[in-house]
Amino acid sequence: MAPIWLSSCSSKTTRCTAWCAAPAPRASSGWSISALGCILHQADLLDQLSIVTLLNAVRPHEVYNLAAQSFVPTSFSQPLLTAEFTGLGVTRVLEAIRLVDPKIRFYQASSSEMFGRVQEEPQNESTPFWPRSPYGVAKAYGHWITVNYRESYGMFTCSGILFNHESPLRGKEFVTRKVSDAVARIKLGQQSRLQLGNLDAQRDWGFAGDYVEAMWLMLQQDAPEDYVIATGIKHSVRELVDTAFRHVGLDWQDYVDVDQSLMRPADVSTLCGDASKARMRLGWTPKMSFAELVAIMVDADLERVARAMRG
Ligand code: G4F
Repeated sequence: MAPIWLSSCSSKTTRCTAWCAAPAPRASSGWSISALGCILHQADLLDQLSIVTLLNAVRPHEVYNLAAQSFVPTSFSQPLLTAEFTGLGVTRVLEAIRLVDPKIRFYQASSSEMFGRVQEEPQNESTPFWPRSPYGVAKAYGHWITVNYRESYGMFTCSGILFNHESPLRGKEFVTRKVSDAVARIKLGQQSRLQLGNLDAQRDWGFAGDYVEAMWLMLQQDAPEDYVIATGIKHSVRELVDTAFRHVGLDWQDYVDVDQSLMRPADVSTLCGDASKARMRLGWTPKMSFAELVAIMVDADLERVARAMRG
């Protein structure tokens, strides 16, 4: 039996793609799920029947729900869609599991955005939530419905409260990739300025590859529980920008403008996680540092932009 990973086709559609590992995964240097030996299926988180049909067809032993409207600013302009997709979508997947095979193990991608106006620092599994966006509110719903199905039906459901996790595959709407892409384009003469919003915001940024390992570990335990996954180190957006420009020998202050239109109606000013529980119970620790993460993202964009310039 294979696990299913549910991810969004894009931040603008409720349709999700399910990836199921094929029996003999092949290595690949490029990024293509099918090239990794996965079979792609599609379902829609707004359509209960499509999820039931998917589970019946694949009969997975694990489901990882990473599908969501996941861009915080969009949740302010489309709060109802975000609630349906990011919040109620979780219940639809849980109901489908309950109907098809309640023994399927379920991972819910919960978010540090649920902590919002933080009540303590660093944040752990017991820190109260105070979400600051419709996205954060929808994720809090998704978290509690995951806990509720565990307590109500004895299902193996885990909520991973993940802090920001990044890689060269990150969408360009998120600040890390927006910065790495702009740094590469500026360095190679394809762009002159970079507009950003809140430079004071602080995030606990880690490498997505490390965090996926934590998701998998959660579903391999004897009992289902919730875990914070974080590095425990925070940096401001200003530090991110400085690190990225420095990596190519440039001074960020020569290129960055603050654009008031990129400020959020309510932002989360600081996030920093305490992953002690994951370290003790799962044996998990993050392996990549912030500086290494920024470097691999900038290098990947330099390579991509240079390739595009060669035509
Ligand atoms: O990169 P961001 O858009 O990520 P955000 O809002 O923290 O959310 C991400 O991480 C969450 C985990 O905690 C996920 F649940 C969520 O789905 C997503 O993956 O923004 C980070 C910070 C914010 O404070 C924002 O105001 O960067 C600040 N920022 C400053 N200028 C900017 C910009 N963010 C974006 N996207 N674009 C800017 O120009």
